[in-house]
Amino acid sequence: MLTRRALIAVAAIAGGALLAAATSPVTAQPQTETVPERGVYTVLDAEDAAERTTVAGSGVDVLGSRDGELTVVASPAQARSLRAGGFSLEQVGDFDAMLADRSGGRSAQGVDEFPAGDENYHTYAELTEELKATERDHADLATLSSVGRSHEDRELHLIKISDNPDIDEDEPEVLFTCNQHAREHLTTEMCLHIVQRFTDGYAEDAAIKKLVDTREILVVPTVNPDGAEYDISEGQYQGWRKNRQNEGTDLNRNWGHQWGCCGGSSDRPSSETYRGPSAFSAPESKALADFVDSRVVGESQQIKAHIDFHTYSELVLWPYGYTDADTGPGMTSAEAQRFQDVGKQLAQTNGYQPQQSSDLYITDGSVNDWMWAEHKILSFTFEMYPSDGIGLDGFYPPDEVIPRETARNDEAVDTLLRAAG
Ligand code: 0X9
Ligand code: CA
Ligand code: CA
Ligand code: CA
Ligand code: ZN
Repeated sequence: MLTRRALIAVAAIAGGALLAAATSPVTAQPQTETVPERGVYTVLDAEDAAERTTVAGSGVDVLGSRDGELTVVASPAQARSLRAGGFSLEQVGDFDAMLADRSGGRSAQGVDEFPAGDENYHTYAELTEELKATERDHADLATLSSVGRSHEDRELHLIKISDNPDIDEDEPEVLFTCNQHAREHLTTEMCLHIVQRFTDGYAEDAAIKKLVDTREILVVPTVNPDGAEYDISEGQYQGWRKNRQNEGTDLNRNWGHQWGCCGGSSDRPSSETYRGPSAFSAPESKALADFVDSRVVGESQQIKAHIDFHTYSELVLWPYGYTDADTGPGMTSAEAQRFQDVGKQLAQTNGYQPQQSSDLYITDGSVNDWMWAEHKILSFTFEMYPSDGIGLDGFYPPDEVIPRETARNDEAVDTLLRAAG
């Protein structure tokens, strides 16, 4: 174990130099054409969180994880380096071939549309239209505004749902955010489903009416519209994760609590977990953080609870992500216990697996850590459907699953709204 970790640590620190050496004519293994530029692999023996952090920190793109088994996208050099470090990698496919196959010669729709067959996912234009329609049809329940603008100048929509939505009433505020990661399109549908349920359902459903009347529900359906649009550009899924600033920043590594502290992000711009040059260097995370800061009224943060939706793996995760420890500065054991209690309660409603985020692998600069440390907001990450996948089907489930997999979280959403009281 020590040998394996030590080797990988060296590889991670030496970065490009070591990888360059590995591909030089002197040391290179005979290269067959069957090793894809972007290969999808299952890492079979990353058994504990420290080992998974090592894998995640090696620069590979972690697609999903379940029961400690990671699915990653790796270059030939990265795959060689991990194997040299003692990990067993099983190749399951060629990422680019899988993307092309999933988009299926179905690019007839053209630019900035979902591939044919997946039209029920909302493009940014369709999402914008839907939110405007909601405000128009339910003026007494919903107001549409924005927390700011993206790098490419798209509006970061914010919709507030409550009775008397134009008035800042003294009701617990609960925030739902989606699509920090571009390719996680099912999450945008999750936020839209929340919006539609609490507006369309208000008139007939007494339980919904009660929640809407006693809470202020805040929804940001896409935190990363530039990345999401890029991901469906050219009529084919691109497998894109980050925002679109330069080579892209991983928004969920760019938040300002313990930013870049602990090996849970990368300082290399090409990495899928690039944290950016400084905390809140990305306009999208900065705008959302400024909005949350602005909800401190009379020294009291109005937002009491939060879910940030991701895909995939079917997990309910809570902070801290930057440390293995259950407690830490700003997290007493009673508070950690509350996260665990509420997290388990939420997971019971949807069948997800509940755990502290760092039980998976270390992430620093994540949204949940900042929400809790800065504002004591009860902040969770939900990793939605599916529980596992051979890479791509994880991020691109057919649009037929949208109704079932968004409604699956209705009870969890209601439970968190009640817990915020
Ligand atoms: O790595 C991430 O950002 C999330 N997983 S994903 O596959 N959607 O990229 C998990 C983030 C959970 N970490 C914390 N909440 N700290
Ligand atoms: Ca379909
Ligand atoms: Ca109200
Ligand atoms: Ca209020
Ligand atoms: Zn994600």
